[in-house]
Amino acid sequence: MNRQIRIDIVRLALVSLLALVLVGALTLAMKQFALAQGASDPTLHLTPTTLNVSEVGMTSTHEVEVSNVSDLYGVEFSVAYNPNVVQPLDMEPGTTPGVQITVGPVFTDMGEDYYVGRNVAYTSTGAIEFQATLRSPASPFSGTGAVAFVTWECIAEGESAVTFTMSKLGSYPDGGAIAHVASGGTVICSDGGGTVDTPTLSGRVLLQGRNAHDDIYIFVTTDQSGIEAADIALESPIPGVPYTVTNAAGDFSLLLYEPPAPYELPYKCLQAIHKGYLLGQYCPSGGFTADENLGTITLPGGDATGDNKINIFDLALIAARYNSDDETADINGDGTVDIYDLVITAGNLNTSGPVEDWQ
Ligand SMILES: [Ca+2]
Ligand SMILES: [Ca+2]
Repeated sequence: MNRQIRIDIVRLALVSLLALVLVGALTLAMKQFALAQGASDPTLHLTPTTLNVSEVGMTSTHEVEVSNVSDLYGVEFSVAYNPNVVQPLDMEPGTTPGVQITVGPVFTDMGEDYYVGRNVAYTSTGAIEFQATLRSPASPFSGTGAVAFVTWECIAEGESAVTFTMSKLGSYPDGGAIAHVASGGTVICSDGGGTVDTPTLSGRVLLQGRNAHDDIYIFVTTDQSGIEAADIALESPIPGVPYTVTNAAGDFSLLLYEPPAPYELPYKCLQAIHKGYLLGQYCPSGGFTADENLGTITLPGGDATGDNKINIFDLALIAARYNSDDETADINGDGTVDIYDLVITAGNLNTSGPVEDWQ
């Protein structure tokens, strides 16, 4: 190696070292500045702090946000609210028992790599309990983001404080607790002054071949074509759009409050859906303008494949699972796939939904 090259290498090494020292000093100074400013204190809070809802029956959403966290992996919290004024909307109807809030992007942005240990609202006492953690191979979360969303429906005029009664933020890989300040918020439900027309629809939906008619999912659509049965069976409802479920007698009552943007009134159709049955529907030509009792409709059974048609494919599916306890083929829900399921399906062969014969 000649002398000139050797000198260049030494010079380059010195310059690099100097740069490293400068960057290190700058980083340290920035950290100390941030600490002095209190900018890095982690919080768990509701955004916006105060929700103003203009009318009973309408909804609005609180974001449950963490801010300034480092290496966050799991979150647990409980909140208390006034159950006489507000209730959280169930964001997983039909798929999970009870009332669930929405899991936030801190977790869902990781695809499948998270685990929800607890997500339930106690609607009589006014409490929500939530636990979720990322899971390997997901990287820890640092910064600010939403861990959950709560969509509140105002059920009476008044005010509800929403307070954190417990909260824990867990970090990974050190496995420790992230010290933080938790601060709640408020939902204010106003009297709308009767400016928006919100009729109530009621009626009864029965499931052919069953004695219990509960958990039939009732909702309204703003689209005349409605929603395909297969779509609904797989998806959560549109957040904020009115829906309910029937009781054991098949009875329902649905308040048509105004949906959030971008859904535009008027609602065009009411639909009733249950796995294994054809879709029931009611689409009045003049729309929904006043309280109305729709009467009774019986949903025909036998759509095991969920395509809103009862045909040879449904018979084949039931035959293939004969004598099993397969839920998809157990049309009448008695726990066994047998001749009764086959009979209902065969009797309804070559029919399709939606059915609209309200009596
Ligand atoms: Ca079918
Ligand atoms: Ca059965």
